[in-house]
Amino acid sequence: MTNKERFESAKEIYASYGVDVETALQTCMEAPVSLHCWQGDDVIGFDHDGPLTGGIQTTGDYPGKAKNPEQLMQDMDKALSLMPGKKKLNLHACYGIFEPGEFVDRDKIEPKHFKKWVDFAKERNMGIDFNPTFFSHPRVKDGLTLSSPDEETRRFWINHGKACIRISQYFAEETGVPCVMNIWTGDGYKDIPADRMGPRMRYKESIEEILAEPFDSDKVKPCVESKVFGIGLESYTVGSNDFYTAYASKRDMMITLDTGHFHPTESVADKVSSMLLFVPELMLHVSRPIRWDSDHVTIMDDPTLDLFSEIVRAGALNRVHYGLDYFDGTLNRIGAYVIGSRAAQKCMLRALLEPTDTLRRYELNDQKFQRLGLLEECKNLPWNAVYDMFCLKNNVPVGESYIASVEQYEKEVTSKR
Ligand code: RNT
Ligand code: ZN
Repeated sequence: MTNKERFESAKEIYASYGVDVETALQTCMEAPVSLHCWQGDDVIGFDHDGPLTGGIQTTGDYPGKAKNPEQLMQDMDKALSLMPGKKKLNLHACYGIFEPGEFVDRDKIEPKHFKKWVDFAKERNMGIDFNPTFFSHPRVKDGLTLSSPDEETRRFWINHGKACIRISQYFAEETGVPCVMNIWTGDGYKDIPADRMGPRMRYKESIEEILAEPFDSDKVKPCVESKVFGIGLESYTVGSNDFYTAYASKRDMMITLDTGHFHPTESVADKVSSMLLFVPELMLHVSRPIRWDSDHVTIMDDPTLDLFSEIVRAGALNRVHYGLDYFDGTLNRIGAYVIGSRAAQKCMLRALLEPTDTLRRYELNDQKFQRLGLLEECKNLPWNAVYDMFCLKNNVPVGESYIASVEQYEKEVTSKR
């Protein structure tokens, strides 16, 4: 059977469940996945030589990682060529591009340092999301940035946040697409703090100051990302989930849910409907937690399927942005990009192919057996034939054939670095 025949057959099967495959495909096509530049170089960036800090870690020394802007762009381009659908670029502030010999500290960065990224995005018809970088820097004092008791340290990082708002506005103006600006810091303590309130009070004030920087709220969408704990910061995270949920809800601003940032048995999917009643929009960092690590390559696992199902069921696609957030230095980094983006998209497509109306009818009629039975049967439906068509429509390799393409690129490009 050809892909087309498999697709036509799948279409008929789904129609018998009351699901319109073409609508699902179209919706999937329009939901951009934000591609995180930091998977390409193990979260190092271009403004420092030091290690990755802030409670996150990349392990592995797989050869060929991108060492400069040209290589990173080339690698992202390769990944993009193997990823179907609409994409956005997700940048970190430490990826600014300076003139040779030039160094600009984080509190002083300007839009011009990101011009090459803007050109890159525009040529590929992508919007840009942005992240201030509050880690891997000598001005992180005793593990703290925005919550530091040291006034000068706080000032430096507040100024960094403000600079990032101006750069985010520039991205939105240049690309014509709103820029989601995500604030995450690793601020916290390894061991039991004697004062949990003080750092949080300072943190709140610092974020207020950052957000006081003028910006157009149709163009810049600031959001805040919580975390349960960081590596080496196990006892206390200043920006905890409670802190940020309360903060974002009070300020009526977007919140970021990173799927790796909660207790292992906590369902991130369940948070979607609760939060969307109190905050205007959500940003998702789609990742995969494994024991202490929050950043393994995204796969099509149950939590990710549940998450996308909840977004679709809540009718919230237009209020949810999603990006990838993982970093793994033990395997081909371009391959990791492709695996994660395809996995997230497959979850999205499967959610869109669910016969939700029938499930809801069962639910309202208290037909619990029928609801569970249909949910189980949905797992057998030929969603993969639809995803293959999604790849075909987007002119990217179908199924595992992208593996050979990544291998070829490794042979010709990354292995020679
Ligand atoms: C860390 C957060 C954060 C980072 C990136 C690099 O746990 O998930 O989003 O991964 O900012
Ligand atoms: Zn994240």
